[in-house]
Amino acid sequence: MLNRIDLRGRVPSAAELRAALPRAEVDVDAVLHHVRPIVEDVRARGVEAVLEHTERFDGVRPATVRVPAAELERALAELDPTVRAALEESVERARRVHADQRRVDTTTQVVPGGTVTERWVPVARVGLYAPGGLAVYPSTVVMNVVPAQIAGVESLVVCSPPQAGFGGLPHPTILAAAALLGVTEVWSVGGPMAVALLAYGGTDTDGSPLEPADVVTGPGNIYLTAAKRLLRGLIGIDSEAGPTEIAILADGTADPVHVAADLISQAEHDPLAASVLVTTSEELADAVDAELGRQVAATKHHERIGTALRGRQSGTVLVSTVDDGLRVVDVYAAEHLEVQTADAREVAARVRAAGAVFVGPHSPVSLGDYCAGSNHVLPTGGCARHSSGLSVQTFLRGIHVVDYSEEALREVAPHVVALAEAEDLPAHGQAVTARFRG
Ligand code: HSO
Ligand code: ZN
Repeated sequence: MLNRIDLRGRVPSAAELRAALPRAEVDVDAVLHHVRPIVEDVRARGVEAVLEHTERFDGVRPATVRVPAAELERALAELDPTVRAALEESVERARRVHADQRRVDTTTQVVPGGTVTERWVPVARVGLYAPGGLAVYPSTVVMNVVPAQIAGVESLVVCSPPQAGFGGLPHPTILAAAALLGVTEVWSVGGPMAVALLAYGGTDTDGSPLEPADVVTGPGNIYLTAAKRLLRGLIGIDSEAGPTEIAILADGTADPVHVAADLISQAEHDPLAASVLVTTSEELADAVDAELGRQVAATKHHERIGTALRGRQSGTVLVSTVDDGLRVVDVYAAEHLEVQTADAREVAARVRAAGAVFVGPHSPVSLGDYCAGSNHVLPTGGCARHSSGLSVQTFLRGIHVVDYSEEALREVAPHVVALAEAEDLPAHGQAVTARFRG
């Protein structure tokens, strides 16, 4: 079922590997010309433009952008108790993990009388996006809100597209998850309109203000991603999320039933999702293919799963050794990487690029999607080579605070002057020496 690439006996360069490895081609630039006019329109005409475009895309026009507080309470009261218990467990575990990520301020005494402090300050206001198209993910509300709250962000708004079937409100499980987390501000807006409204702010239909945010995070479709690309700078963004990816580095010790189930699990998100097996064992590759044949047919969403698995973005890569496999997965830099080899912990410790790593036979990606405590908003499309997933850090800025005494400044003044002269910026030096004249 999976395309097969045989790299055994070959050691390709990183550039060759990048070209050889399967990957979805997502051309965000190609949709910019659709998205730019929408963003411009929201900038010029505010909420009126938001609602017009919303009606066009989502087929519904919410009465107000801001969801009334009573609707949040109602959604929580009506939430299935089993789902509520699961969300509570998810929140509790995520809070424990993210609380440990909170950075502490550091003060370095550079010289007697001269210190530099790095102070971690939360951004003032954030917009957290939970998609609502093909999929409705209350778990994504958890993964966005928890790190923002732990970072100490004082003002946060959750945005999710209005649903025609729910009277123009976001999906009730999204509202319930927000309410469960203590979020009081939810906007019924999706796609590029959401990012533009978060960037520019506006006035709601009832005259109340919709304040702009400093940062927007959370996954969305290609149009939302295009809006992030257009507006970044005015508003901070987490990353440009693409279709989800799972790579599994496995040897002959892995269980093909589990490997197949995990590859399927992420293919369930999207026909463009990528499932990649990197293995030293041709027997395992064959057994996984056979398993996929059996398991896919029995899944609810077998059509999009089959499309994703057969797509050119998915495949099996055969390698000679686990070390070669590590090279491959590092170049691929998957959003999610499972290590299912003998001594998986040791192998996982050598991974250099992945959004998140799942170690051994009992840490499937879907555990991380919901209840591991880790975050599931992760870099896709190879961005794990340079970026991290969503974390408390996403919502903090490090401010350097410089505090020197007269003596400490006097002592270093000649060096400042020398460097200022070397850069032909004498006024820089004079700003220091002016303090010691006369
Ligand atoms: N695997 C997705 C997250 C998700 N899975 C939400 C299920 N619900 C991207 O990490
Ligand atoms: Zn998932």
